[in-house]
Amino acid sequence: MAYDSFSAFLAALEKAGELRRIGFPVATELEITEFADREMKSPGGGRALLFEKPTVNGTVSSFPLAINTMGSHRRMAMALGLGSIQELADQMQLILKAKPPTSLKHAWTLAMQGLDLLNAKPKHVKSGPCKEVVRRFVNGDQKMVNGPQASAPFTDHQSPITLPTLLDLPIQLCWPKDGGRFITFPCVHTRDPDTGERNLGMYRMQVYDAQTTGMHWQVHKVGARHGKRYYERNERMPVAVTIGGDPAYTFAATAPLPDGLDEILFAGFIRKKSVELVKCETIDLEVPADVDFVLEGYVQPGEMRPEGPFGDHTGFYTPLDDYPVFHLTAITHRRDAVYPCTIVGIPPMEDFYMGDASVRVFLPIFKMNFPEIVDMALPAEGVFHNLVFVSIRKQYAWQAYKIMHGLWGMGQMMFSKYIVVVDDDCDVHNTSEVLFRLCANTDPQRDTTFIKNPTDALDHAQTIATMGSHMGIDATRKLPTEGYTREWPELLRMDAAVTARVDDLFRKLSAPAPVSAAGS
Ligand SMILES: Cc1cc2nc3c(=O)[nH]c(=O)nc-3n(C[C@H](O)[C@H](O)[C@H](O)COP(=O)(O)O)c2cc1C
Ligand SMILES: [Mn+2]
Repeated sequence: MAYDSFSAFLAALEKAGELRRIGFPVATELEITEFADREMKSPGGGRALLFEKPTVNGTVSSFPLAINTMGSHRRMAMALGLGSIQELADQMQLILKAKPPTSLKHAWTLAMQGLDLLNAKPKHVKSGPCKEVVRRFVNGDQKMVNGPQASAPFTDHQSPITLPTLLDLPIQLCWPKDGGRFITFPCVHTRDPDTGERNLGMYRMQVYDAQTTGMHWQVHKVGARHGKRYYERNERMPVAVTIGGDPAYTFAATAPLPDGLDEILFAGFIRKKSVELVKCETIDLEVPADVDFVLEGYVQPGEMRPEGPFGDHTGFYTPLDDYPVFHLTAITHRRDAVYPCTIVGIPPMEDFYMGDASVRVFLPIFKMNFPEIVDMALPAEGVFHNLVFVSIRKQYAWQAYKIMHGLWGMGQMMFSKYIVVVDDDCDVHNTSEVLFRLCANTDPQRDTTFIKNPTDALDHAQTIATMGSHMGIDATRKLPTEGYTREWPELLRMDAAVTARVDDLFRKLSAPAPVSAAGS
């Protein structure tokens, strides 16, 4: 089911008892973080929060702010119009099963064709709600590299209401030592200047002034690759940033799709309705017509500016680093726009549920390539890239190593710092169970491997940023063919009949039975 606006999603959350409205003024400077952090760390991810009167420097903003809207398994599924994320994974599986792929590339090609079949192709429309209020900045075209960024008066508009600059949006100052305010849910639309291929990625944006922000696409990301081509051609790069609209866009922007797979198509597939695209006012790009805000602008080749510090999803402040600069040429928005955002920090946070959904949706694709994979989890403590648990149906010697190397070669899985492989009877979503297997089943020297690979740009542990070692741990039971000639011991399990009988007896006590460990 598609939402025709972000507000429609909020209404669905409210109806489901998943939204809490906060009617009094709360500061976008730190206070919203403190509210949201408590909510995100409460059992199951708490509720979504709608701040009706967020304040910016003491003044109530014209726009309400929503946070933690995807911060639980249930809300993440609701964001994609689903009862559970598994429904989407099953659809992926169906597409792939129709014609089993022979390679990873083939799998994605088939998935793409499947998406096409499901009418996921975008439509082009003349206008839409995101154009209800339009503000162009006259000096947008004159502003070149490193120029002063004075806010210019508006040239035209379609509405009598006050026309905003970035300073009017309720953009948060997230953590005490952040370098400024950051847009935390920006969907960044770019195009490959050579092929015309679209990309949608989420890269945070630090607000420098009313018309200028940072553009934090890390070196491994598709936005950065597009940028590099514009720099090489010495052409100004058009960039459109959307905020809000159907939450499927926000999810698609974060999903680790392979380079070349169109996130707009993917969003259309998720919402089972074509995305309606509308042309921007000041740049040659298209954006979904139903979003809440569109920030139109450009990145100038070669222009870099220190970005950060930022309280990051690693749980640490990312220090200052040079990143490209985004210059605003127009803001358009819905009249009733809501500003969606998140915070990142010490896990668990909202982004854990987004990452978890990605893993579930793409698991069928991993399995197509590695049929022995049973399940996979990225526990919250590993903040996506630091820790991967994968269970396999092991058939032959050193199969665990094949899986590790396979994953290290797949897209953003290349960042995985530790990969732990366990047998198929271990629940990878139960960290305690995985640690038990890891401790019990490994000989540290025999069962580990170290490799060199690119690392996440945010990882502060490496001596040199963006490259480092990665460790694989084989916590599966060892085979005679792997040199383990003693008999591997048997795991304790209760008889199923006894478990059932004790369940019955508990019912007689009319007390809830503690869950049995047997037969998991
Ligand atoms: C809340 C949130 C914030 C993110 N911020 C950034 C960021 O600032 N820079 C970045 O490169 N990736 C960031 N990411 C991760 C990217 O969105 C993710 O890697 C995405 O798949 C990139 O898309 P791409 O492959 O099309 O470049 C963020 C993810 C989330 C969930
Ligand atoms: Mn992409």
